[in-house]
Amino acid sequence: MKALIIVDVQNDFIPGGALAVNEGDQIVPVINELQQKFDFIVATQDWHPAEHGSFAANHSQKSVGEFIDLNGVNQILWPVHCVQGSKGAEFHPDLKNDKWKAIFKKGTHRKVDSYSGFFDNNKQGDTGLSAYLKENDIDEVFVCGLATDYCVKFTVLDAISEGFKTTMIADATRAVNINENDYIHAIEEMAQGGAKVVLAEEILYFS
Ligand code: VGL
Ligand code: ZN
Repeated sequence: MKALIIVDVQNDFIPGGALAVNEGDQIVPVINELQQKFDFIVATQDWHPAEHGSFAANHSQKSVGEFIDLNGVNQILWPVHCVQGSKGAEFHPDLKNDKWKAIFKKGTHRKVDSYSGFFDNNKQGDTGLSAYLKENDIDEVFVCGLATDYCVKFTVLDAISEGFKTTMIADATRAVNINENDYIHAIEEMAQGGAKVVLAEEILYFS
């Protein structure tokens, strides 16, 4: 059975938010339409404590975009974003959630970031998403949301390594694009890793 995984469609990743993804709001109506095609939907939510180690503000003399060693993992530093309980951590107000089966929070441990909806970046912490999907007889996942080059990409790659047949819906994602070609490089990496890459219309009108 198939599932839709909606990654991090939260206010802080929308234009006007703390870690705004260009055009991030434009995927919301697309994802709402896609949800009509799925009976099994889960969402992930970036959910950081205020002291999170990925925030530049929590390291003296460090700026957003610089790298640090965070507990042995190379970590790019971000603006403060998706702090637990804040407005910025809430899902976009227009995103439909009436069919969601569960929400998986990630990035809750101060000393490790978690781009993937499945595992922390050091692969130690497990959100429980993989076991949850398998318990519910899901063997195929479709991934959309924010951001293509971070949380979507790592969620897609982990889905593949967890054995799910994995499709990413390219135009139901947008990228942070710290470097100009990050979006296309992320798409290539997911495709080379074994993901099928499609446009939303393929699912909306041809399935
Ligand atoms: C994300 C950077 C930091 C994402 C989350 O959802 O792609 N990116 N935290
Ligand atoms: Zn984050």
